[in-house]
Amino acid sequence: MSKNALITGITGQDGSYLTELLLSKGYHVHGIVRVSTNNRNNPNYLLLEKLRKRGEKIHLHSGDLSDSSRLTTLISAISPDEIYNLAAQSNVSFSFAEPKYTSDINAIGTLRILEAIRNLKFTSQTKLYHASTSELFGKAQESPQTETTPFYPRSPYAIAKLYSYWTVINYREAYDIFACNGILFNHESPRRGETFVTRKVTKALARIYFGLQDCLYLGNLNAKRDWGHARDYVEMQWLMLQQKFPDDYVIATGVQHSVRSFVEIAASELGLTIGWHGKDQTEVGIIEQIDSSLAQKCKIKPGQTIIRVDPQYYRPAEVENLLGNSQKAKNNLGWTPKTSFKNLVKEMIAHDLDQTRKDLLCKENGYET
Ligand code: NAP
Ligand code: F7E
Repeated sequence: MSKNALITGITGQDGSYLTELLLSKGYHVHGIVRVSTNNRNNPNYLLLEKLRKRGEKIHLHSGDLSDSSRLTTLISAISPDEIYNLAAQSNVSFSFAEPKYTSDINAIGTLRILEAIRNLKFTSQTKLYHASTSELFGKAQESPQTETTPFYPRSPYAIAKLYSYWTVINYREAYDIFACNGILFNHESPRRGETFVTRKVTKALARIYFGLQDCLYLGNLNAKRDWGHARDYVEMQWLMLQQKFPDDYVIATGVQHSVRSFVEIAASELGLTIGWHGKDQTEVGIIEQIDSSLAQKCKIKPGQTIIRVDPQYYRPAEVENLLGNSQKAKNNLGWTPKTSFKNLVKEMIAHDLDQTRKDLLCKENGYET
């Protein structure tokens, strides 16, 4: 018989990849969708709708992580074998502006799900995956970070996720719920939200390439992250729930790049070489060279400043340096990331070039995009 999975955050980056993975494994996939969001503009939601209309076993339900009674009703009706709690206010920068809202969703939201499982007496029938994060390490106390590295959260986002991390462990120990934390390092894709730095860069570079924008404004170019591909990381989310015993795992590539280096590599995919001048807030990225074979349609001119720093993107407390070691996941789950950093950037740039080309065509023909 097909298994039932319930995904909170199904309209997000990970939710859409996880849906595809679970469908390919024969699951009935149930997802919680917020009615307050304008999903018509969300490509991940449109993808789910396309799959649903094609007859795939997707069932979308309205709901919100702030609403305990709705969560309990849905979990009771669906009786899921597996719950993937991916929903969150996931933007670290935004969490400084909205700490209380972020805490309600990212901390208490997880508690609401665990309480629903407990109150419904589903403790032995429903497994829970929780989307924890490398942001727990924050001001990292050692490098690389593993499951035993002490936490030092640096934002309301990370503090709320720390609450969830311990709640998952507490409910596992107190009520014997099969509940796991995936301590995931940054993972990206063409489906990544446009406010996160990787997607912000690839989208802007594609627009600059076609002459739709002159310059991209960024914050801390020195921040270093361990960036993987979301498609690889959702596989591990599923694997964690297929084990004999629940546990917590760090998921990372073990390779680190700075934001500046991400920009350079993304630009090189477009045949552009960037030179950096100045320091801190006055640093700029200037086009030094354009590869003529790659840059036929490029509207950029050598000497053009395409990157500037805008302190509005600095954070009140920054996480400067994250690098993960996922040896435990490799040993216990047999998991390894498949996509290299270079291929991740390549895929994102190719997607955004294509998207921008389509937008341009629509604009030229007078259609709205
Ligand atoms: P994402 O693209 O921002 O997706 C977040 C999802 O949560 C969206 O479907 C969003 O719905 C939903 N959501 C937000 N507030 C909600 C609420 N109050 N009630 C119900 N749903 C709500 O995030 P992602 O990159 O896929 O990440 C998935 C999870 O992993 C998140 O919990 C994130 O914090 C965590 N994480 C991500 C990374 C990463 O690098 N991507 C790394 C570590 C951990 P709408 O579409 O309606 O906004
Ligand atoms: O920032 C720096 C910024 O917003 C990465 C979430 O999925 O991963 C994500 O959180 C770095 C930071 O991701 C800009 O200061 C520079 O140091 O892409 P980001 P994040 O904060 O690491 C973790 C693991 C999660 O759990 C979160 O849910 O890039 N940076 N300039 C910038 N960041 C942004 N957004 N915009 C800039 O202009």
